[in-house]
Amino acid sequence: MVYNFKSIIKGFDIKGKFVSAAPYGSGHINDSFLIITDEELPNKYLLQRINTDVFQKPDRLCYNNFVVIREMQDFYKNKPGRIPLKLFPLKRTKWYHFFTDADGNIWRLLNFIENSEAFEIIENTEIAYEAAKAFGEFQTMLKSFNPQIIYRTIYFFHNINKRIKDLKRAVKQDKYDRRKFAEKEINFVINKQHLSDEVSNLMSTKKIRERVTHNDTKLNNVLFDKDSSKALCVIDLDTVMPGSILYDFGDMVRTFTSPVSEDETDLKKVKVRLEIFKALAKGYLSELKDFLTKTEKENLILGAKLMTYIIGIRFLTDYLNGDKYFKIHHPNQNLDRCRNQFKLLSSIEEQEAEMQDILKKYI
Ligand code: ADP
Ligand code: GN1
Ligand code: MG
Repeated sequence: MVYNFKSIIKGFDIKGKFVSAAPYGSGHINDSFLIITDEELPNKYLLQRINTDVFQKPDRLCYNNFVVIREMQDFYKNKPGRIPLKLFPLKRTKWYHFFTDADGNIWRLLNFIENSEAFEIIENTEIAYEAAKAFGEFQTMLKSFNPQIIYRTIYFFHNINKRIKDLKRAVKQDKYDRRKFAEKEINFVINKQHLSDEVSNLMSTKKIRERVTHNDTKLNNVLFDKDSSKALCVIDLDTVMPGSILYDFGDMVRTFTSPVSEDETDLKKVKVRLEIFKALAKGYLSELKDFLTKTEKENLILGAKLMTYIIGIRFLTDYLNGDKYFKIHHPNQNLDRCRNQFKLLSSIEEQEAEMQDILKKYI
């Protein structure tokens, strides 16, 4: 895709003029570009093309981004070492932040957080502790958000029943004739449906409180300082909306504990590392121990199983649907990712007792 970056950048209320653009980062959803302008420092920005297939109501997303980032700017003032995101307004209307180009693409411009990196794999316990603490602290910030004042940017995002229904539809339609390659994985989903009953029971009886949560607490959604390896900022705020602590804790376990990424195809390597889990639990609960309810604390591992199950189902569904949702770089990547996640789910189940024991120390 060729974009007219010069005219896009002109739409935003910044001093500099466009110099260059280069693709940046490895998110699965939006298209991100590092922009350089001719200003005095800082002359870098992160420009993102919003994926409007995923976020179908951009005005609502814009509102959510605005209120969450405004809160973050206040909140990080008292957190030494943290750098908040900044969202630049449009030149034309200073109160709106999403720019629509001539082809109908929707863009936002953020401050580029310098000297930062996002990890795909956790290499040591310090990083696990830091990232989990940053997400825990972010949750503390979200305490003040009433679920009524924030939009649901994606409906039924972590709703397991909806995800299973979507999978069943994809299996039935089998538009790309791929079902025959995924029978084992489809059966795996069916055999684990008890997980969905357990969670649905907790959620529908309101035993687990709905809170505003991040909902995409994957490791590469925290930026780290390249030199000090300290967390700088929680990013990717598009799914901040009503959700559950179980989802956020679960997605951290899913993306922190395996020694290999979700793209690894050598499944022997996929497993939960307990020492990383311990550091994660310590970091997250050092922030939230007194805030979480007893039921939330008792169900954190269920959250880990749920999120790993859900994302495996989502990768499988996308594979059957012809890879329309998640970015892929080679054929079968979504099926490979699904296999990887189901292996991780089995590893969580095998080590559940040890994980529960570790949690007891921190809750
Ligand atoms: P996606 O929804 O596609 O995952 P993200 O907002 O997570 O998009 O951004 C993709 C990647 O871009 C991140 O993983 C990170 O590496 C990088 N990134 C995002 N925001 C910034 C920023 N403000 N400064 C520097 N790097 C960033
Ligand atoms: C997507 O945008 P990114 O890459 O941080 C996805 C998450 C998945 C994740 C799997 C809005 O996250 O839900 O868990 O990929 N985000 C959305 O890697 O669907
Ligand atoms: Mg991301």
